[in-house]
Amino acid sequence: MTLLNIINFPDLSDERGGLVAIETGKDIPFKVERVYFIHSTQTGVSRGFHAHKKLKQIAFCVKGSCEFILDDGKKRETLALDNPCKGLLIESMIWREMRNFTDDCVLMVIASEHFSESDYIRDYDQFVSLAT
Ligand code: T46
Repeated sequence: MTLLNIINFPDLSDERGGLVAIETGKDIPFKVERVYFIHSTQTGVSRGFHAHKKLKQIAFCVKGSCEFILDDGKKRETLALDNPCKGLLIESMIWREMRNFTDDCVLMVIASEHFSESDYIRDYDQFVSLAT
């Protein structure tokens, strides 16, 4: 089973430009508690390198692109996120790394929980022993 669960959101673009709608209770398989975005990432920077015990998220590149690596402790899969209509669903207990951000990349994330540092697993070996 793939780790790369993509949710396709309606593309309401027309001749004036792009529009993507995201509706809670319809397109999102969890209650949304937080939204954040990552922008102006410096060239060559990689981010992530952690998993979450409970948090579920959907990541969108609303502009530009970046690459996600997802890892369940047994296998790693890579995806270029480069379409604002496509959301990458990241379940709990999945290690993630992000890299190859384009200069214009804006990565928006919809999250199932408020921020909690205690939900993070930042040590890969600890993650593998908990996940497998
Ligand atoms: C994830 C990937 C896709 C907060 O205080 N509130 C927040 O909502 C977030 C997201 C972060 N922070 C603090 C925690 C750290 O001190 O901001 C700092 C940077 O966060 P972090 O190093 O975790 O950022 P990334 O880019 O490595 O990971 C982020 C999310 O944290 C993470 O949940 O899945 O984006």
